[in-house]
Amino acid sequence: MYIGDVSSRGLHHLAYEVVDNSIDEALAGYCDKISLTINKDGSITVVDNGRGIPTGMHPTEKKSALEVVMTVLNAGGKFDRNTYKVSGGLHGVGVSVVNALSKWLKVEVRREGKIFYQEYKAGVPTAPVKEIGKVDPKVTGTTTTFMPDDTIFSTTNIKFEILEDRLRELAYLNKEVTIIIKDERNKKENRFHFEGGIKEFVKYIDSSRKSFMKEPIFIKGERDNTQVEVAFQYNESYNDNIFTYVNDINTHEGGTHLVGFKTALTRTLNNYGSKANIIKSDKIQLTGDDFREGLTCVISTKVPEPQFEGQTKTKLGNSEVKSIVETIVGEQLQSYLEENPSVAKKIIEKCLRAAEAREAARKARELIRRKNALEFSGLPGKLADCSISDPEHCEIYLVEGDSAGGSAKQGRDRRFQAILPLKGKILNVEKARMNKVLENDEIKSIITALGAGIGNSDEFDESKLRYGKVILMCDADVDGSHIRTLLLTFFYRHMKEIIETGRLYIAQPPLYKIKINREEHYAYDENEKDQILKRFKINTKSANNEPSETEVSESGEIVVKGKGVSISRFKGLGEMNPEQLWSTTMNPETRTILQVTIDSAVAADKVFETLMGEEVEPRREFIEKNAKYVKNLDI
Ligand code: 0RA
Repeated sequence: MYIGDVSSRGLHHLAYEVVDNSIDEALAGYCDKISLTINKDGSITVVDNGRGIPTGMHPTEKKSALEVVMTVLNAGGKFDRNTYKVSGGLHGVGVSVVNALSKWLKVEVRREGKIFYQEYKAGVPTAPVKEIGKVDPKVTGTTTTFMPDDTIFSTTNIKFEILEDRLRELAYLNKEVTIIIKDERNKKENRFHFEGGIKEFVKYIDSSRKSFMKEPIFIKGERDNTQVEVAFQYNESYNDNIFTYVNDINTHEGGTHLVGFKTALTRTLNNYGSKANIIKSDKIQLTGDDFREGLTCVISTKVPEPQFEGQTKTKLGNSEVKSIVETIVGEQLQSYLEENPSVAKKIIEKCLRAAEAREAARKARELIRRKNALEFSGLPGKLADCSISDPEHCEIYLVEGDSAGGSAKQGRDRRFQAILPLKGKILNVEKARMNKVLENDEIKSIITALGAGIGNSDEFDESKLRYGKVILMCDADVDGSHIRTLLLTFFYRHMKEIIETGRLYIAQPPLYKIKINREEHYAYDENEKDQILKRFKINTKSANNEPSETEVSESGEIVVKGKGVSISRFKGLGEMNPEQLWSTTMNPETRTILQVTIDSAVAADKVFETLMGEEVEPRREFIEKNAKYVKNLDI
């Protein structure tokens, strides 16, 4: 289990660790119901109907096994449940870590007709395990309630939606389990049970995309204790969307299971297409990418001894898994194609269209390369580069508009800050094929400025990246939000590594300037503005919420009469002069920049597809559902 950090991410991982233990019990075949409740006081309760954590005397530790599991690091593994338990630095450090990071934790076990109980403070038992009652021997299970320690975590605000995404994912991956999530703070509740498993998962991922296939293709097999399940379908989009799991952990960085799948897909479709005379060898050579255009796929493997590698330890390393997945997918996909020739034909024709577009894209890319070779520095003309060359100490601001770009160029610290002004709106890559993406001038200059290429695997080379941080700086208005979303879509679809390695940030320019007796104060949100006004005992509102002692000047400033106070709302970055921009937004000593992270790969895909994709109806629904949260809307 990866707790990893003390931010919101680590906080939510506490809950995952507890749930994972119950999922392990479900994988062993003894548990089919798990519920998670966020309690009113912010603590979390997880209940399962498994066998219950053993409570007998531990042979070497001379204490109840329950106490050992709850207090000794990695003790879980000593009571082998013979499941595909995850191991090795990522998941599976055990619930004792959750215990140590909690102000208090209470565990109740129902086993052999008895109820056992123990309580801990900061991971230390307050008393030995106690029998506190009787229960019908058929009723078994474990209940854990814990309060994350607010002196350890920078935030203890548990978000329903974050846990909900993970629990939904777990329910798709483990179709025998019913998972319930409740939020007692606001009475939210959801229940997940998916008979169709990952086949249903693929449909859920693609619910706002069109597919010409009625049902995803489903493949399942087992060899040498490694279980493989794959479900996939093709949609009308140009992206591939493959989610891979090992023992229910999302392996963002892929690995041998993914390689095995890709190899089998390319070879099987190629062979079938040639045999059926749909692919004519003299025409165009299809590549792996062509067979994955518009593909949505879930690969779920259960591996007994997984080796996790890669920067974020989310890449499967076990070499034997490649050939296991490759064989199982190859055999079953071939049968599917032979039994469903009309679907097979549609799939291969789609891949042929992708190949033709790729050929056009290759030419476009070549053009960028050639042009770069011709230009003196190879860098975009409007880039103001920094003077230090060590990428880890450098950052680049992608700035909305030439005028803000100008201020940023003047205001920056030119030793380590580079500025690339962007004109207008970049292309919406969600609706465009690669060749169109590469024809877009703004995107071209981003790619050349960053210097590492484009693409999510083979063609992106992180070691060539020219900056350690990429910071998006857009206006705090509707257009700015749109541009930021377009940029995020671009990075998510075509340079995901920049996000996954924690290099992408969003600048936070202030919303208000408050002048009090010639002194300037900046507020980054409504709340901060009110705080500042309160500090200086300035009242801008009367009882009925109308400005009372204030008037609004022609330029939109709120002037508080007779106090030398004015409040102005920054509409755009361009309204700030270089010094203001530096001191409020760019100075590393004082600025706030938000790191872009991906909590749930599936949820991230959904947001981009809904907001930026072809289908209008899901977008309308999203807007209707979320309009009530809009705080600042400039019209
Ligand atoms: C070790 C052995 C057995 C069950 C468990 C652990 C277990 C752990 C957790 C954690 C949350 N819920 C759990 N449910 C079960 C099996 C012991 C036996 O043979 O009965």
